Amino acid sequence: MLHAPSEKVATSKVDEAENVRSTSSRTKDLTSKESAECELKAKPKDVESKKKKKESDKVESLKELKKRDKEREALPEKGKEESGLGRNLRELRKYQNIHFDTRDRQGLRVGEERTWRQRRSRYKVSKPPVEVVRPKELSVHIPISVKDLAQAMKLKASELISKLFMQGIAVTINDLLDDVTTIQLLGHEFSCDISIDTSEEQRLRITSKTIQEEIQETDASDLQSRAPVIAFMGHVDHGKTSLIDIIRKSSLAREEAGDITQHIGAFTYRHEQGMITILDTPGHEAFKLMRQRGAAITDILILVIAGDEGIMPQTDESISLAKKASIPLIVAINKCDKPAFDSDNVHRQLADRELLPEVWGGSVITVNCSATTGEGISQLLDMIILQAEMMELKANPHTRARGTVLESQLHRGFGPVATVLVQNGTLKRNHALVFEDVYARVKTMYDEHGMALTTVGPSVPVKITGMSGVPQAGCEFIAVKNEKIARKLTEDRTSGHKHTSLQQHSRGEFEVLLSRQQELAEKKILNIILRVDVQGSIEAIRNALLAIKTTKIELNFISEGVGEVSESDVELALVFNAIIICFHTQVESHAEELIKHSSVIIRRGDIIYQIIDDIKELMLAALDKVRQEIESGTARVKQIFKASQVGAIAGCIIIDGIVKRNQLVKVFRENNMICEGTLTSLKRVKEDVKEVGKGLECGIVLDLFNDYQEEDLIKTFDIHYVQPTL
Ligand SMILES: Nc1nc2c(ncn2[C@@H]2O[C@H](COP(=O)(O)OP(=O)(O)OP(=O)(O)O)[C@@H](O)[C@H]2O)c(=O)[nH]1
Ligand SMILES: [Mg+2]
Repeated sequence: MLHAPSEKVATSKVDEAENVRSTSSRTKDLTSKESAECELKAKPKDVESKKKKKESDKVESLKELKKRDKEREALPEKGKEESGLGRNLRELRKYQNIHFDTRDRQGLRVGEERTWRQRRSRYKVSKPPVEVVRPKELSVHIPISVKDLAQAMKLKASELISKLFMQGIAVTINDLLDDVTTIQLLGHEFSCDISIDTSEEQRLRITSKTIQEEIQETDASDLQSRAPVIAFMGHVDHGKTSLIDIIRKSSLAREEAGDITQHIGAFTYRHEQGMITILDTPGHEAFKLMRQRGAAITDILILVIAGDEGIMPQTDESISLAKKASIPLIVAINKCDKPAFDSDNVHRQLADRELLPEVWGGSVITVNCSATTGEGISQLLDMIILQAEMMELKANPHTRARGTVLESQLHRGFGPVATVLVQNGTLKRNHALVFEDVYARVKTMYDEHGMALTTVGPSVPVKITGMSGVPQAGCEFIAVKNEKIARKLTEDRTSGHKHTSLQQHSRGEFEVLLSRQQELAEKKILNIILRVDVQGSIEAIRNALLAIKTTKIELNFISEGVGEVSESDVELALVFNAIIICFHTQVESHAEELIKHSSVIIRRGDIIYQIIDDIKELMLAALDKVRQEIESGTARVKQIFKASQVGAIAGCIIIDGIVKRNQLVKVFRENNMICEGTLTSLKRVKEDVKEVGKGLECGIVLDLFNDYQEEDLIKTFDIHYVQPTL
């Protein structure tokens, strides 16, 4: 048995011995090489002796341990624990303040390095229960995730999830909740009054007031008269652009591709009695949204009706737009120079639509005019000025600028360019603007003639550059303090959109998606990549193409945007086997190269109806041709001959048309078809022939049929593949 003081020495010896054992080879080297080296060096005698003693102690302890190991191995398993050796080791460990455990008991610890883990305490310290105080009132931003709401309500997310599940709403912890009623009901379940914090929403919206409300609330002393914004609307080819041309002495109509207007145009006209802002809108049915955008910002609507044609579908559309937005109308009955001009007919048609003309005692102003001869134009302008004066149009030029994007595009040199109409305030160069999801620091401003401007007041259309992206046509803009604020607001707005779209996506009904996938798998799909010159053309072309009526093939727009056709567009087209539509824009030179060396189909065009026709053709080409069987001849079986090699030969007479070898054949017995196959052999007397005409006899052998009977009819068919219609 080892006693405490001597144990201490033994312990250090054991430790050192363990180290020696773990690096046994090194130790051996040390004892031999290093000691030899040491001997060579001249050292004091006592140091040397001490060192030798240390070495010998090490070797001794090593020997002792080895001996103990052997003794332990010799012991029977059970006896190990009880042996005096085990007890000694236990005490040794206790002394070292190390737990004596199973590994020591089984002798596994001796040769190991001392890196065992500490045993965990058997007795856990119980914490005093914390009392959770749940809030009785809460104010939250929406959308809010289930996790965040639970955190705010001091609840477990699972509690909210199960409550929602009971209400029939299946959500996960990260799902966003945006329905005020659902959130408040949830709060009610846990006795918490939840209110919605809209401060963030208001910050992002900048103002909750419309431009009109803002103007109405402005002090009368700050308001100044502004030019009226008039929009020319009506059916295609009724003379809108021609009338603008004769007013402005321009030649817009002559420069238009395909002689139709496809963009919204904005111009200023200096009349002797004041400025007028003129908007030209397209009349083609595809540009409905452009017309709607025009109507949304207009003060007076000039309804152009060709006197020789009268009211047409897009005239009706314009009337309903004016009625919906309560915009005053002035009717320009155009083409009065034409012999077929009939203003009375137009008056009648207007009266039918509850627009009683002034000449018939009503309130709707009508002017007979001609864009070709100029007749009635000054009268039309006078009416416009009169109407504008009656409306007392005003704005505050001393406030921050607000307005609407009329059109936007991606210019090769300037980048994003937008034509905007300032509706209130004054816009200056370097002003920071916030659009829906893009921001700007106005770099340059140009008028319709390309003249640089530095200051733009209310009712003036202007082209601006310096935007972070292409803004949506029709979206509003508002000036803010500086670019930093503008960028921050835009970023916050877009991140909000992302949240919402993510949520919508997660909520997307799986079944609906699945059925859509199946539907698409069954249908023929024509993938399309659309590149256009201006933002507004995107929806016009998309809607026009989607309006092509067919159930056989579906159009799938995989990418659409403004700007030139790029290399990545061509690569995308290759991946999705898509067709590129290049409307009124160019193809980048690299992309052009790629198109030349690939199988990508590209359709270029400047006129909307040409593009529609092109796509119709491609849709047709993508459809599988339909198989048609056209009857060519009929033979009646008169006699059956048996032949050892072919089985049976039908001796026939041709009663109609011509029967040819290798044709599709159907055998009829008493008007019932009994077999379908191919005519493999056709003989006249003993000669093989290609065809036999009406009235002649022949021998017929079919590939899959032998069981002929007299009076059977053998009908032959030619197969044609025909192009289906849409
Ligand atoms: N005889 C005659 N022809 C006219 C008159 N006004 C326009 N036109 C002709 O009508 C055609 C269509 O004129 P536009 O001015 O392009 O018609 P629009 O309404 O602008 O057409 P979209 O913008 O495509 O809807 C042109 O060929 C004009 O020359 C007119 O007063 N008299
Ligand atoms: Mg036009």
